[in-house]
Amino acid sequence: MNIKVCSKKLKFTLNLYLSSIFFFWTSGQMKTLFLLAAFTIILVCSDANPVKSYKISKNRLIRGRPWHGFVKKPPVDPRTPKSPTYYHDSKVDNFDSSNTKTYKQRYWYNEKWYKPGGPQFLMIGGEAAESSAWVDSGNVEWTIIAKEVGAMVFDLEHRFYGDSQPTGDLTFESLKYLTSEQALADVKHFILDMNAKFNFTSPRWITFGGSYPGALSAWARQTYPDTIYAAVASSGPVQAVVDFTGYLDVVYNALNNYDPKCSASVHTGFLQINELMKTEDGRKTLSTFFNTCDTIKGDSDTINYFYESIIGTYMGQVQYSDPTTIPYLCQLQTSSGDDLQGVVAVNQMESQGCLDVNYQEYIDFMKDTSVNAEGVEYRAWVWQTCNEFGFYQSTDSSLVTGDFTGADIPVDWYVQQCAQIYDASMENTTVYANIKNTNKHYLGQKGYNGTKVVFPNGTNDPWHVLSVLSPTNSKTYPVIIDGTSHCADMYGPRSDDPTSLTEGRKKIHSHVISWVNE
Ligand SMILES: *[C@@H]1O[C@H](CO)[C@@H](O)[C@H](O)[C@H]1NC(C)=O
Ligand SMILES: *[C@@H]1O[C@H](CO)[C@@H](O)[C@H](O)[C@H]1NC(C)=O
Ligand SMILES: *[C@@H]1O[C@H](CO)[C@@H](O)[C@H](O)[C@H]1NC(C)=O
Ligand SMILES: CC(=O)N[C@H]1CO[C@H](CO)[C@@H](O)[C@@H]1O
Repeated sequence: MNIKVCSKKLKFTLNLYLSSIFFFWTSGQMKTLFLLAAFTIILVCSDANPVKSYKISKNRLIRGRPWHGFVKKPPVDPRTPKSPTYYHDSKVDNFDSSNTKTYKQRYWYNEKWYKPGGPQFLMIGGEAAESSAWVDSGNVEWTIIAKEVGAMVFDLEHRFYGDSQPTGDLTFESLKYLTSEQALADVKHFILDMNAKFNFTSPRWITFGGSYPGALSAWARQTYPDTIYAAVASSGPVQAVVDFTGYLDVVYNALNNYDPKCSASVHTGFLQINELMKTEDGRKTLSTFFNTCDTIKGDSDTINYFYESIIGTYMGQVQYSDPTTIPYLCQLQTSSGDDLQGVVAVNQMESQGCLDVNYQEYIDFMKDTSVNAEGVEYRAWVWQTCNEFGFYQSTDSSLVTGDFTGADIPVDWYVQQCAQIYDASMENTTVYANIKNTNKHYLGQKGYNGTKVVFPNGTNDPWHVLSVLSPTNSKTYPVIIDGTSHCADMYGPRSDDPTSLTEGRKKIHSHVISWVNE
């Protein structure tokens, strides 16, 4: 039983009962009404196709992606009224004119800051359900600018995430419509339709996005320069890569730059884990230390899955670090004086119950093709990694094998999952060819040729390695923000912001303002 689905359906049927309450009341048949209602609850909630529940830890990062997506929704003042939800009729296949099928693509907009003649700002949705939060919050970087220039702000959910489901399932057949190119074409058609809907006579659309949507924002401007006027691409990995060794290098450097004793302790802790992992007794000990749901088995899939999880904790902490995160993590890591217990302590920072170590259960979770499946967003995102981007955060770099975790998770282990989860045809050579095609198509971080694009990146963000870090032409503007993390520039100012972040936001702000005033 899925509470969300069930309550949605119930709301509808119970409304029907409510509207007939008067009839039952006057005819003295209230008992019948209650019986009917109870019967309905049972019927609706004991669905013939119940949503399966899997034992997958909610604090687990899968391919660097946390449970709720790469970019946390900003906080919104509870007194702010929520913008209503709208649906746009988008084409299921933007590149096949003979396919006339459409789907309902969800979006929100807010016109309270709009001044006639002002620009249009679009937050591009990515690998998670969107909400009205970005258009409602008046205190995030893009709405602070929107107020100043009188922009109308929009947020468009990405196909195959949230309520925007082109085919109603995520089978291998359907997933061929889940590509960044389709998503960009959705953006273009959406913009053209909004121009008509709001009668924008000389629109100036500026796209925004963070993480994968950061790359989409940059690519939208590069691909459709006549429709999109300029772009802000926060932490956008515009370079696809299968073996993303640079990711863990940044995690290591972030800890090592803070305190070499901290990274050394992680290293020693992992070496002890690697040693214990070799024997059954050792794995039992590790299972107790890390409070695993089952005893860790000795096969390589289980072992890699376990490592992905505990290394993932360090990844998540660094990827989303604020000025207090790394000091706190390093204190946990080193304070007991026992390096292995340090790794345990760090892993207990945000643990929710036992840690799942059942690889087959994880594969089943990923194979569930229902749009209501618990892992639906992971299934969609990992598909995008197999089909277009790679981004596999292996431990293959010499820095990581030598100084950080020891040799643990080879890239092949990530790649093999593409065939296991989706289809036998998604084998090693297919995945490598897919990633090569992506870079050929979008030209990569060195060949990027869009103009009027700003690329904010935090040096503590492992993803910055794949963004545009030096200008590729006279109108691309990398903004390197020292010591900050993934998409930090997108949020509102905080009192503990480092100067580099405040300065970085100022640069983004002045680029956007100068484009609007051109
Ligand atoms: C659209 O805007 C133009 C220019 O402001 C105006 O002349 C026209 O009447 C508007 N059309 C509609 C349908 O609102
Ligand atoms: C997968 O393909 C890559 C690139 O061609 C190659 O380097 C790697 O060894 C292959 N791995 C497997 C397991 O075949
Ligand atoms: C960018 O490169 C592509 C492929 O080489 C080319 O078709 C396009 O015209 C270029 N755009 C600009 C603005 O130079
Ligand atoms: C990977 C990379 O190029 N990182 C650079 C990011 O920007 C900082 C500051 O300019 C450089 O020191 C890094 O080398």
